[in-house]
Amino acid sequence: MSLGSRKTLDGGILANMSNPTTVNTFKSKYRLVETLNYLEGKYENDIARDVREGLTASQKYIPCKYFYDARGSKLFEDICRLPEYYPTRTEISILRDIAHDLMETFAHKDLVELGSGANWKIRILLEAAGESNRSTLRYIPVDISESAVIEASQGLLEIFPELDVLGIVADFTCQLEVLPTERSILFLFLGSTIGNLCERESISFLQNISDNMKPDDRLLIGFDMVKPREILEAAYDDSQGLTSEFNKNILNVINSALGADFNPSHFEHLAFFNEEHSRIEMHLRANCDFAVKLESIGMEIEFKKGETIHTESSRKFTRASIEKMASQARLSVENWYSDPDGWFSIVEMIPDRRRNNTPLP
Ligand code: SAH
Ligand code: AVI
Repeated sequence: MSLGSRKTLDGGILANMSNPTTVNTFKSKYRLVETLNYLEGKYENDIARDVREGLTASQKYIPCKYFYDARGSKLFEDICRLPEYYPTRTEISILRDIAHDLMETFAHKDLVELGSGANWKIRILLEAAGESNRSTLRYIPVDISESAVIEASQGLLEIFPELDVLGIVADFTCQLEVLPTERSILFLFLGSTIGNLCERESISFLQNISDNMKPDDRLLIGFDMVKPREILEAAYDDSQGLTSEFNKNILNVINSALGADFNPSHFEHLAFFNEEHSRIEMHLRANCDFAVKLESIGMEIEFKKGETIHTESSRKFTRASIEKMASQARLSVENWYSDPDGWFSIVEMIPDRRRNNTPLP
């Protein structure tokens, strides 16, 4: 944990927070709101390193966190409204059922949403909290996409002007130490974004959260469950072609970050269920032979017709696979909430030490 501390706009101290590279402020109806950006400078280095590594691997790949520039975040929001993309509406239906009970006991807590995206889901919880609880809560959206954090925060403050919001632009896979820790936290990791991490990454990510959870902290995670192949594949290859646009947008992100000259029309969108690994794989498949220059990292990469770039895995879970992952991360399942068809689950996990009554450090 970083031991840095900094002053907030209202003069308070945020303990444990290293210095962000930029602080954006915007004015909501009643006050100024801060968004702390910990990615500037780091993002440029990381994308250069990751793309160099990914495009020189025998199966070319690009990490899916690079989907999310401002356009990628918007496209993802549009995907969430698609009839084929069942995860969002299914998770929302579960959240509506549990929101009241979940928020009943909440006051003086931080709601930390990792990979927060749009504000649709947190709105349900904040609505259920009621105005008096809301005025003691602080919402902390954490996302790699600055536009998503700012727009979601602004939108929320228009609906709930009494809410305290602190936006954080950071990479949740390697910058969790920037989170404020002085108050109890409800961690939210919704949308089955956990499925976009590979098994090893998800275990170390959960372990990191588990090891740093204080006695009153809670952790809620959304999981997309295994279901028939046709339903899964339609969700990632919709008839309007929005998922294809989203997939190809990763090339635009690389073009602008690395001075590359990818032509998205040289690629086809490909999405299929890989049963062995229980995951949807998204790829971009070259439709001809060509070479791409990546000016700022001094590389030229050749593509042969038919070869693919693996752009995303979206793992699909079973109760057994979730319980196994939790136990590998020193967590155990405390509460389990599902829709009637069992298509999606929201799971509350607690550190094993709490269950075993082991004294906390
Ligand atoms: N939680 C929302 C959004 C899911 S989309 C929902 O349930 O609908 C995934 C979100 O995670 C995007 O907003 C994306 O920008 C963010 N994201 C992806 N990888 C990230 C990373 N490594 N660090 C921080 N945010 C990330
Ligand atoms: C953010 N994440 C959980 C989405 C998913 O379903 O894996 C991203 C996505 N990719 C294609 N469609 C949606």
